[in-house]
Amino acid sequence: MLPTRLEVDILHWENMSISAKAERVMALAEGYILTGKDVAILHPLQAKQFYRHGFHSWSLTSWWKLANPPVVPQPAERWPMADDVALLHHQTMTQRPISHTVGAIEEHPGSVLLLGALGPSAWVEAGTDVLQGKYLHDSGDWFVGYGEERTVFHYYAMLLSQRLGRRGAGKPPRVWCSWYGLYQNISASILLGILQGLKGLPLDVFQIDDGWQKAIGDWQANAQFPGGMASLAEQARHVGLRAGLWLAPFLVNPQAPIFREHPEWLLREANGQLVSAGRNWGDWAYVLDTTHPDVQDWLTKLVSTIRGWGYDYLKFDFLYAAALPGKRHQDMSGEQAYRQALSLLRKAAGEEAYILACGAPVTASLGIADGIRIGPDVGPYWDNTEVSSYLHNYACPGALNALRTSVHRLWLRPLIHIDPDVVYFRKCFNLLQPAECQYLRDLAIITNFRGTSDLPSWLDAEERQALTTFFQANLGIEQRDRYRFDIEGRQVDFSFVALPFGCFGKPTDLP
Ligand code: 9PG
Repeated sequence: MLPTRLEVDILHWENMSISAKAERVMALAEGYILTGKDVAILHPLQAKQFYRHGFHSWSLTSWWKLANPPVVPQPAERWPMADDVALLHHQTMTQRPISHTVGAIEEHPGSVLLLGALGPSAWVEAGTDVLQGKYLHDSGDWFVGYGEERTVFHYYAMLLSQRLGRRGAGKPPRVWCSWYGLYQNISASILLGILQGLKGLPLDVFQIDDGWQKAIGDWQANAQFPGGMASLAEQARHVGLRAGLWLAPFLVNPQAPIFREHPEWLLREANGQLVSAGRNWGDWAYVLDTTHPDVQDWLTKLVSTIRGWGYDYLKFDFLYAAALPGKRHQDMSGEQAYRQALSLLRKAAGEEAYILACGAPVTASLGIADGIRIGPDVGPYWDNTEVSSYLHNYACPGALNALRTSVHRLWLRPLIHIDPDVVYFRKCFNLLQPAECQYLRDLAIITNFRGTSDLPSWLDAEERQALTTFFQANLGIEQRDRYRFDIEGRQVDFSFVALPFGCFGKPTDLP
């Protein structure tokens, strides 16, 4: 076989030239398209910062000081929940920061050079004078842009939408979600009580989260829901809300009957060992091989059943699991398998259903999901320093981690509804300071994806009024620079999310 011919081309901008190695180079008005499995751009910029994009919803996304060695979350058993496992492994070996899909360097504040894949399964690695792009399996296209940060990212987003499609054209829904109030302690009677309390609030969706199922992989109502799930959906509609349900369709715990009944459905490594999606719910979570035809039938039936119960807002979670490395029934890459599996869920759910992808590979979800979580879980607290800063796991729950990654993904907004997770109005069961709660609300105003888990019975009259105003708000927003916004003339500054200085820090304007 002949080696791939690599061309070295000079890419020109008004005030800068760089050399690019690729199989093909094509000029656009706004930058260049490179083609190649492995591409590189050598630049003369004295860059200090690198934009590092995480693989899935919860993965760290932030500007990173190039002089600092990259960090890898500990322990390794948390890796699947934190990022792309192979990427973290590679980063550990090379000690160079690696970004998923798109990377950029900052020349000076506001001016960047960006290298972004126009499809899934790609990494961008940064050296001092080079950005290297690598498609993991086949060759593909890349965008190279240079100039004003938001313009360059916006143009990249437009190209991505041409390749992968876009959804979420209408207004994002306003959601009440059970997770950040009750966690797994939900029951039909508690939720029915909450539905009564939500009457009159300007919401669109009543979403039941984790806790209704018999087991992970056994998606039937448990004993806390003796009347089944359909009656709750009906009650939600009765008070004028769409019914929403959480599930992790690709995960299986050993307690689920399919774990015992269909060992051949589980994703395995080449040596036959089960692929683990990490540890949660007090156990190891395993993964369905979504390329297996019987698994595909099972997934289709599962989603049809849930749609039949009356749920048309589906929060599909832990979606990264379908993209984990493993030996599949049909040979394809992890992200290809994931995208195919998500399309199958979409087909089973119908075009009219709203799909919120969570814990989801970001690039491979575009064009299929309506909304995507763009950061880790918030929590009613600012930061779990033990985990974030000492174990380097910035994908773990907490308001600061959620704000950081979500703020750095605002450029995705033209492609898909972007969910920064819930906001809080309650003072009870909440360790967040008022100013910290305000940051969460301001970000939700900016993304326009608004949700809460506050129980109506926990809110006093003033808090209920504030929540009502928040969900009704239609405010004028202007972005000034990467971190600063004007919301109806009020300045909001998210620069405290920047790493590494923000990792132990507090917003400077806290009282
Ligand atoms: C339900 C929750 C909520 C939440 C999701 C997801 O172990 N982990 O690393 C881990 C990360 C996120 C997580 C749970 C565990 O939260 O983001 O909104 O639906 O699942 O279990």
